[in-house]
Amino acid sequence: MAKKALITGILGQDGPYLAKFLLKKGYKVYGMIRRYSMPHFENLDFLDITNEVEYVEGDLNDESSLFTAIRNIRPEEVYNLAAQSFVGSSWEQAKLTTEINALGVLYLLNAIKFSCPTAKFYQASTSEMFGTSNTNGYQDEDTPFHPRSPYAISKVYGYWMTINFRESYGLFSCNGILFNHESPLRGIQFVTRKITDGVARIKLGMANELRLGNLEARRDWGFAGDYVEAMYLILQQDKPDDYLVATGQSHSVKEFVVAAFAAAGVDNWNKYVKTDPRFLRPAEVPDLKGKADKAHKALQWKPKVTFEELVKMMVKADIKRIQDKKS
Ligand code: NAP
Ligand code: F7E
Repeated sequence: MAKKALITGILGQDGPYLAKFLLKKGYKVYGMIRRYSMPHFENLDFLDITNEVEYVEGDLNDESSLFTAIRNIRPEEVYNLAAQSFVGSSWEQAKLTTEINALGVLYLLNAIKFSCPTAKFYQASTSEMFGTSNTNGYQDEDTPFHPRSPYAISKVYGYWMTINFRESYGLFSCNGILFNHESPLRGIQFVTRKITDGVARIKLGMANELRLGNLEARRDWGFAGDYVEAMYLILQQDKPDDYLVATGQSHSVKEFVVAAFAAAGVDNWNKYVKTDPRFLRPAEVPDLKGKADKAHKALQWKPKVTFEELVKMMVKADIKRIQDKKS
């Protein structure tokens, strides 16, 4: 019998990559979706797996929908990827962000505890939890948290609740502390996709400027397709534990901009990029760079796609997407 995996957040960026990876491994994949007036399956379509996933209705804010889903499916593995994941919006929508990202984790863990306690649980934790904190310039599993946004604070709750269910009830519940990971499926609000989409429009003569916030912020950017493999490996270990997943290199937003313009073959990026205070944050996280030694050793995981390859992949996909729409 095929193993069953339930993925929340199946329509986002990571959900489709993880679903594709698990389908290839022979899993039966269930994807939780909220009720939409206009359903959107573009990211699953992009990877050509829309018809291979079985959909279940559910919302992290609706406890009973989670209990029903877990009881009916009885999955071997649950990947909780659903979240209000945009840091920038978390100040304006702090309560909603907290309800989904913090209480949602509690509801899901309770559903597993009561209805299917053998299910292994993966929680999508984040480098944002470190905020301004570092250990000799890097973050690792022992670096203390200093969250700088309502998003990051909500994720700290989810992180500790995941550990608490492991310690209190013996659940196989684990955190992946993932640093920024990107792809052609990244939401358009996030800076990398905003840049590659903007550069593609400039290249094709459809725009003449790109407005951004803090160009000096630095992030450890990897490829989402590589990172979902780490999620899977975390749940295949003998014992539940928490792992940091990162490339170990950081680049500034400006460096991403320069690489994206170069990938599109457009000169003079300075001419097009304008800084705009609307995109600055009330509290910034200036620099994140992860040390993933534990994941390298225990999971035998390493990222494959380099920063330059990632930028090129995203620019190419955005140029194609726009050209396909026009034709
Ligand atoms: P994403 O593209 O924003 O996808 C999040 C998904 O969650 C969306 O499909 C969204 O559904 C769904 N969702 C939101 N609220 C929900 C609710 N109340 N009930 C059910 N589903 C809900 O995020 P991602 O980049 O794939 O990231 C996946 C997870 O990893 C998130 O938890 C994120 O916080 C975390 N994370 C991401 C990164 C990164 O760099 N990408 C790094 C570390 C951690 P709709 O389609 O309806 O909006
Ligand atoms: O910002 C700066 C911005 O929104 C990156 C989420 O997946 O990764 C993501 O969170 C940096 C920040 O991602 C613009 O100030 C400059 O310093 O792409 P972002 P994020 O905030 O790092 C973590 C790991 C997650 O867990 C989150 O879910 O870029 N920046 N100018 C800008 N950012 C945006 N969005 N737009 C700008 O115009």
